[in-house]
Amino acid sequence: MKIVRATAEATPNIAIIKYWGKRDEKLILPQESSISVTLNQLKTRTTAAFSEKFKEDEIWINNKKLTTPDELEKALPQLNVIREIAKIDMKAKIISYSIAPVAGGLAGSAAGLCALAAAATKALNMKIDSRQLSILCRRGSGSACRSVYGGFVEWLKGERQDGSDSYAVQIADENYWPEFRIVIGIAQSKEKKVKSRAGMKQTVATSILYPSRLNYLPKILEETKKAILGKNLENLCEIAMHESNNMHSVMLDTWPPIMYLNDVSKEVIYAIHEFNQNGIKAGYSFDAGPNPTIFTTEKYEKQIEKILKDCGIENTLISYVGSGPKIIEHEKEQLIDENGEIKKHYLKNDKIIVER
Ligand code: 2P0
Repeated sequence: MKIVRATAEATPNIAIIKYWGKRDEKLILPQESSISVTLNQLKTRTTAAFSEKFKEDEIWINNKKLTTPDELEKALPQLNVIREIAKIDMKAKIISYSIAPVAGGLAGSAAGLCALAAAATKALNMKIDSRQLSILCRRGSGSACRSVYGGFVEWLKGERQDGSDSYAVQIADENYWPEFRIVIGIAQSKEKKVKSRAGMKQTVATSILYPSRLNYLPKILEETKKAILGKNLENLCEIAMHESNNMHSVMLDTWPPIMYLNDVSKEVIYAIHEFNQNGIKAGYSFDAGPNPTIFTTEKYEKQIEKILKDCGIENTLISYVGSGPKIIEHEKEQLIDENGEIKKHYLKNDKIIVER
């Protein structure tokens, strides 16, 4: 029986202006627009295969089969939407392998759900543009819709109830600001206590400060775009730090409170402010976890790495601004063979090795 399959790679994006709160849980529509930068590191590769011969859906991440509803809550609805649009009911085999630590607040789900949508739509030979792909990514995980483009990206919140105007657009491509760097500190990669999805829902429902956040975001979104287009590091970093602090304030103001920052994160905050004493050269940002991401330029990247090490973070990574998802055509790199069998794959020297 025939098998159709395709492979795609995508990278995470880090939000400068954060997405924290939905107005529609099922369609994954945000309360406000957000802005991110796509990384050139921590990629996820996904092979999607469909066949009449598959008896059930199988989704594997990092050589582990997903089984619980909790594990399947993002990929399966996305897959179902793709099948609905493609008008097929074949079962799927999805094999995903990520260089990023999963669920450590390092935006792994954005890369994963973007790679899945790109691979599955290619396997099914669907004729869709980047906007439609962004919408399909969004149906898996909100932040994934921003990984459809390289460079600096805005996820437009949209106004329509059906979500047809809530997708990502590119502000500037990956070559626009070549000196820009994102220094990532990996302080912790274990599962977080409160998942983003549950946490943001609780914030919308209970935080007293949240309406004031929604009030300040539209103005800051415009200023962020201006800072990116003007390559104004000082303004962009100042906005990013305020914004990260604002989001973590509404998290703390949530009932029961959500706290993702730890003592090391706080030390990083103080250290970056000290580094910026005579002018802003770097800006921290924290997502739903304690790992810092520092926005800066090439000129300061080594100093930032040293600051993170002095704060106790041994594991650091320097990312450039990356590009959007890629289809991987080479047979050798596919994670599923022509008979629908999973090929053995693992990580070696930061590269995905696929065995025949
Ligand atoms: C962001 N985060 O903008 C923000 C900042 C976490 C903090 O997007 O429910 O995994 O799948 O749409 O995309 C994490 O939330 O949530 C996130 P769902 P997602 O990057």
